Amino acid sequence: MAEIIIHTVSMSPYGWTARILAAEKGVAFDTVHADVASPGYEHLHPFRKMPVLTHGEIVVYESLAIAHYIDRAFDGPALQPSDVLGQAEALTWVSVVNAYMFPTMNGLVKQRFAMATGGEANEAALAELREPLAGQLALIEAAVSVRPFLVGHAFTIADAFLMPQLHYATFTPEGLDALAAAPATEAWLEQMRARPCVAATNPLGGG
Ligand SMILES: N[C@@H](CCC(=O)N[C@@H](CS)C(=O)NCC(=O)O)C(=O)O
Repeated sequence: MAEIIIHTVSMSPYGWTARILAAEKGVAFDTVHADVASPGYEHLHPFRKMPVLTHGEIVVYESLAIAHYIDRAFDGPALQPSDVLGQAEALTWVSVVNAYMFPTMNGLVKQRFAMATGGEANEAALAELREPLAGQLALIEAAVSVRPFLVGHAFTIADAFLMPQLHYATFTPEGLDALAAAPATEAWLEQMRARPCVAATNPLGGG
């Protein structure tokens, strides 16, 4: 029986992060379709975003809070380093993904999706995203060139926040180009895609 419910839509990168973390922790979960525009949804998330986690009467919104809740409320492998510096590093990555990488990577996906579905090509917007993307990939490359995970020697919330964003960015030519110039990042992404908690929750299959 499911212990928690994750309210999201299948293709949401942040929803995937929450599902990855629940799977890694070994917490049984159900996924319920989030209709952010529906009346009453503001009681789940006051800003009408997804994902939202519910655990009985408990409602947790915002992905970082959800990640922390999954890690601390249940038994299972630790999802954050135990030392203060490691914790700070993991939180830095989460913050970097939220503040900089999500706007860039999701921006690319949105532009390319609009073009693929008959919208106007906004070449200027795409061109503007190339430079920040290259800088972000260089930062990731520097980290995963010297270790198998973003932080320390174990999978953490940092990996779970970045993985879906980068995975979807590689559906765009700009994302593929940037990844081709970052071999350690490419290897990290492949290793993440193969990880059971990721493969089992991949919205496009694999579990
Ligand atoms: N700050 C939020 C961001 C979540 C977010 O941007 N979710 C997107 C889907 S990945 C969303 O809710 N989009 C629907 C909308 O904006 O209407 C978090 O960390 O959970």
